Amino acid sequence: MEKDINSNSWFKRLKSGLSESSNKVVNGISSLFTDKKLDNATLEELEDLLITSDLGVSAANQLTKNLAAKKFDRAISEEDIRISFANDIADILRPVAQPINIDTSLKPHVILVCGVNGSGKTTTIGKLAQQWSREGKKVCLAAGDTFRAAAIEQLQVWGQRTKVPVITHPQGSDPAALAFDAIAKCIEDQTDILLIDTAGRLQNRSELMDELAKIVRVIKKQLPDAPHNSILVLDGTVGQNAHSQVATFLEMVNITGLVITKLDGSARGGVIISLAKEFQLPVHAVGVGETAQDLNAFDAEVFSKSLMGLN
Ligand SMILES: Nc1nc2c(ncn2[C@@H]2O[C@H](COP(=O)(O)OP(=O)(O)O)[C@@H](O)[C@H]2O)c(=O)[nH]1
Ligand SMILES: [Mg+2]
Repeated sequence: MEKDINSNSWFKRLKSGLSESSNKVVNGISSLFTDKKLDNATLEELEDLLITSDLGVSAANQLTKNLAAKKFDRAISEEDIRISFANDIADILRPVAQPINIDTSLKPHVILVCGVNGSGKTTTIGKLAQQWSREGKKVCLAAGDTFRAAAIEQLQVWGQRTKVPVITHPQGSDPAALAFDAIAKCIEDQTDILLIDTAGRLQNRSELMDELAKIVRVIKKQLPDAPHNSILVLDGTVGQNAHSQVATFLEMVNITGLVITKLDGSARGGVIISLAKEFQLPVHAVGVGETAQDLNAFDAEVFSKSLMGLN
């Protein structure tokens, strides 16, 4: 995952994706504040602004408390506030900014990819396949969203694009049986990484829960320690709804980390901070576009500064 912010346009895309959120915070601070002393009324309004920017009550409270501890009753500029907030946000996010650690001795390292329809599961799998196969790892994909024919074809397109094999079963077949076959094939082929796509029809929650539980059970028949990661893919534009998605999927699967997509769109990026506070799940990567290159490591500093409109 490209981290060099100067050589890549991803930082610009992240910045523009976060611009709605960041404009809201920056303009909000600006309207509250014109080089005056920091008083209780202003602190309360700042806290409200952070809450309505999806940061959640706990983070909003922490950020304003820390600001008050440093600057209460003292003259303070808009930029001082944004810098203070950005520093605190980076502190909250640093512990969760963790890439996926691939263990190539596992052969295969199994990654189950979950999330609601349209969150970006299949696209994220394609991006990860591209990245890891370029690093010389042997990757395989399993088309576990057997519910829709289009979902299987979409993964096959990613397989062709990234020159990675895709294991499929016909539409409507049992995804657990597919997962079983995919594992057997990867063991035989000494594949480094197996990425398993899944369906995300949350409207039928108990069916999905049974389906995911069965996939995990069947995986464990051949590899008791797998899946080694169970990743939840979240659409970064849904705001607070992301919380209920995490809670719901945690009931179904032992989710070990998150990928946040669509941070190039009209992202409501503040939610990543409230998610970090509430769940402490690793944020492995962020999606900033639809092509294979548009996945980046989650960088706490870059994200915090972008959100606060700092360079
Ligand atoms: N702009 C943008 N679009 C994305 C991103 N990730 C996925 N998408 C798009 O979101 C839509 C749904 O993605 P898909 O991978 O099919 O979601 P799935 O149903 O969870 O498998 C597709 O049109 C993708 O191209 C992203 O990071 N940025
Ligand atoms: Mg899909």
